[in-house]
Amino acid sequence: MLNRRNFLTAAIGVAAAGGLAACAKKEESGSTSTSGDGGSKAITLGFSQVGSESGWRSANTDSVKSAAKEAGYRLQFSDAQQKQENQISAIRSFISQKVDVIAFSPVVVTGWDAVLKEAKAAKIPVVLTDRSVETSDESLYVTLVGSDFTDEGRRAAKILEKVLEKAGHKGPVKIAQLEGTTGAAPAIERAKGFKEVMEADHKDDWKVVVSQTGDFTRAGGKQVMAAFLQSNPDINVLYAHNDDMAIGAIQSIEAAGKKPGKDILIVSVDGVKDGFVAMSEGKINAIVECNPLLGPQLMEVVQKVKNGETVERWIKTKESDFMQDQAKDALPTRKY
Ligand code: GYE
Repeated sequence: MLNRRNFLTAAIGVAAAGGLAACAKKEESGSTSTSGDGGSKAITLGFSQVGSESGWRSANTDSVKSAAKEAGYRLQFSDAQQKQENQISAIRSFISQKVDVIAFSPVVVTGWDAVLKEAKAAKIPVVLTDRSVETSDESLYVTLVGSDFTDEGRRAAKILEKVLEKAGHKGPVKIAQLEGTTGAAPAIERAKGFKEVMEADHKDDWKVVVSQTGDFTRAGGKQVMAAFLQSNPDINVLYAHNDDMAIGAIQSIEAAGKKPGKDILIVSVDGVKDGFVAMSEGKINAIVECNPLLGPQLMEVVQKVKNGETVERWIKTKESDFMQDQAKDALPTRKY
């Protein structure tokens, strides 16, 4: 929540951190890689990435790396391989290296207070990117640069209405949901937004009959969908929290002798190129876009934070929705 006192606290912390960082000594450690020529005045940014679980994540990593280069920052990049403990140690290492600003995309929402307090005590401002955290002390991070996942869930339900209409679907809608990583903001919120619309407008006709995590990966989507088809062969809709899981699930649907996009209507989130390819082949019916190209915005915010300027508490990403008939035209212009 936006709160004046937090802004002030953040701005003061940032100003102090700026002074401290000017005489900071840089070191390297662990799996962290350093890039950028790092002139003596260049900003050093410690970035802890979730992992490389999906096409979205690869595009996000590329965007962060190229934008940092473009901005002339020294980037300490660390890949946590989807493990919270790796992110916590990367953040601790950034603190001991006295980076100017720490940015990270938290794999799950809870369990960050202790390490964020350490960053605060060291007067290093923290910017969240992509995913949010739940914290008892809002002053522990300055801002979040990322999407509104609850709204993406609502948009997924709204676009499913169109998909069902277009398919001329009659009768009960039996939905299988492939959830993202358990405890991650996009998994929690994409489920929440979808449920909200379902309960308000489709209480009698729609039902989520099975729902399980596929950890945002293709392998996860494939494996969990195969189990869904065994336990609930009458599923007629798949809502996947990302394209990669939908693509994995398509393999299991085909292996079961069914037609993805026809026998089972599919709505997913992200809008990566491979998702658009599957959509142009008629296998995914609609995609809710979630933009991973957050690098340039992040670098701008980092600069402001370093200067002690006040920034918005949540810098939201702009996104669109796509139906299957738009896929072929949109594919050549997709940037990720
Ligand atoms: O949708 C998924 C990725 O946090 C928005 O993480 C991100 C999600 C994205 O693995 O593909």
